Amino acid sequence: MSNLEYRTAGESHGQGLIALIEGLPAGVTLDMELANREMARRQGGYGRGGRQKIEKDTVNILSGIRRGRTIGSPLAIQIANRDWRIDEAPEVSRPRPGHADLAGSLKWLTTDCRETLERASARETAARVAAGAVARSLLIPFGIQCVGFVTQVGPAVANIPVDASPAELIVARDGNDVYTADPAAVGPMVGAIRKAKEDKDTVGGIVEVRVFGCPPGLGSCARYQDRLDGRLLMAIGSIQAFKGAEIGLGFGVASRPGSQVHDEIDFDPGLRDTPCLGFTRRSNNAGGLEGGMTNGQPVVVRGVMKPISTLLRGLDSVNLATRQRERSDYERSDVCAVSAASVVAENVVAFEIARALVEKFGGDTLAEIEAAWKFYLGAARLLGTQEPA
Ligand code: EPS
Repeated sequence: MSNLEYRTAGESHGQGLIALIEGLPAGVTLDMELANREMARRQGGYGRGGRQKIEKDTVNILSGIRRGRTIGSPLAIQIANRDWRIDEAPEVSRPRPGHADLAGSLKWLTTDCRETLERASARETAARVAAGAVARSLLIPFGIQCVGFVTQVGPAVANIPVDASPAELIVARDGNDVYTADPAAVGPMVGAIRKAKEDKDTVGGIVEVRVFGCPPGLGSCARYQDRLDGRLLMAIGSIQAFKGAEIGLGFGVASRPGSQVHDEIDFDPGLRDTPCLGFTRRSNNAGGLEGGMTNGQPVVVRGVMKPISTLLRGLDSVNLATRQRERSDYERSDVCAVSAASVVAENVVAFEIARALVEKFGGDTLAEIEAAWKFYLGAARLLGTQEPA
């Protein structure tokens, strides 16, 4: 009952995509404007291909709601595909290096890579964004905000202040079509994508998600499955074309001594009513997570996306039907989808935060979660101020 989960189904050129969310408590007012805005943002971003001109992704909720509010039953969400031609779509026999084509064809014993690529396609991320963007309606009453943005495209690197507020990040990010929060990086990022296009090539990059307003104690060190850092790394690392994920300083911790990694602790009674409960940190290298649990600081998670594996210029490959060397197949594709990936990352992270929230404060209704939240924060604020019982 208090286990929030989702699954997806659907192929890139099938009838549509499905997300099935189970475990959302009753009484949550769904912000459909937010959900559909996220769907539209995922379709955008500089460097996207022709498919997004065909589709108009919107969230169609088939079950689990009444008068705009959840009723505790599973939510089935449908996103229709306009470009539905899976049976007519041509066979693909020259696997694209980097795509699922070869591995999947060997796995499912076929020389037609389409049998794999239809599901492996990043079109599936429309369903993941739908699930995350709907579930984050549960975060709204608690003031938890997730903001995703692009920090690197090819060689172009953004410089985004560590102490930027959510509002500052959103305004900066929404002011350009590469979705970076550093206005100075927009030109170089657009330039990197243009150059890749001219070269008939593709380009990857890095995305970051910051989560503001999490109370301490989401996730757990008690069971490895419940560690929130592991879950976030899984959520990010499982996005199509992602090759790495990190939290806080991430791989940067390797080259520094402990004294320059760990975030020293102070206490400021004036901040007792904020998510950190007054326990401030001089840095946030831990990315808001220690021992697999939130510590009251913003959660910071990053992921790296490889360049899209469909190159207009092709790459050397082998025809699966003849075993002769040929150039890889070309399908209509994107030159760069890092901006879209930042939207996917933001929403898969939001889902994991919502899941952890339900686990800690869970109940059948939003009211029960709110009561548990209030009780916990009240008790946490009194910690150390009372005589032991
Ligand atoms: C995508 C739709 C796809 C691709 C892309 C993501 O549409 P189509 O293949 O019909 O052009 O643009 O998928 C890939 C990058 C991939 O490698 O499969 C979408 O809606 O995000």
